[in-house]
Amino acid sequence: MSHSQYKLTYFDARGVAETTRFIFAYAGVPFEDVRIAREDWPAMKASTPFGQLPLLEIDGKMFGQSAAFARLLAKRYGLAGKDEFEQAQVDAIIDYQKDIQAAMAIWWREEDKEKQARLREKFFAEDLQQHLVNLQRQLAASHSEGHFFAASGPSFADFSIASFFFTIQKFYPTVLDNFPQLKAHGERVHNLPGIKEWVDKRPKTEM
Ligand SMILES: N[C@@H](CCC(=O)N[C@@H](CS)C(=O)NCC(=O)O)C(=O)O
Repeated sequence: MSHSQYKLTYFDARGVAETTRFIFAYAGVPFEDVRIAREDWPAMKASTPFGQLPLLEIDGKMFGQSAAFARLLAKRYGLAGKDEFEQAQVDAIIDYQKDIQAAMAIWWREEDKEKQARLREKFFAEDLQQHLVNLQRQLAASHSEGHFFAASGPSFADFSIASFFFTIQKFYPTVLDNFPQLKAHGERVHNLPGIKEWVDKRPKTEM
């Protein structure tokens, strides 16, 4: 099968680009994985649609905003939900993850170290707990026996959540200990065909 030419540009990180890499890996679609050094970024920033990375180029056409182009690819490769109701469920998980990330950014960006430690502790001990309850409930509610967020099977929401908590667990290893279904979900996604091979061979980065 012939595919478009895909070029993904990001920093040397999993971050918000990894969902897209998982889509390519799972769909068995070749792509160019370009990783920009931090010192080369300022010269490039103004030429990007939103002054941010990642970017995806499809046959030379440039797209910004990782969730938007991940959704485009997910639609192309059957990973966006099988009908409009499933698509809304999948998109809801993607949007909910952004809510969680926005809550994290509040302490992440805090410059006062003492205050940051307090906010961080509160986030993990309280706020995130409720988010995890909600996510685990959504997983159970998908009627795919809790396997994936959409009943019909894997979607880019699974890839996004699994990759996000993979990184969170690096910083806070016990975070999913009270949420065994979410923990198992992360492992399930990382062991999917194509994704497992990608995870084994991808560059090892902190984030
Ligand atoms: N909503 C955007 C967020 C992108 C974003 O925050 N990119 C950061 C790196 S993770 C960035 O480009 N930082 C460099 C800068 O803003 O100059 C997306 O998901 O694509």
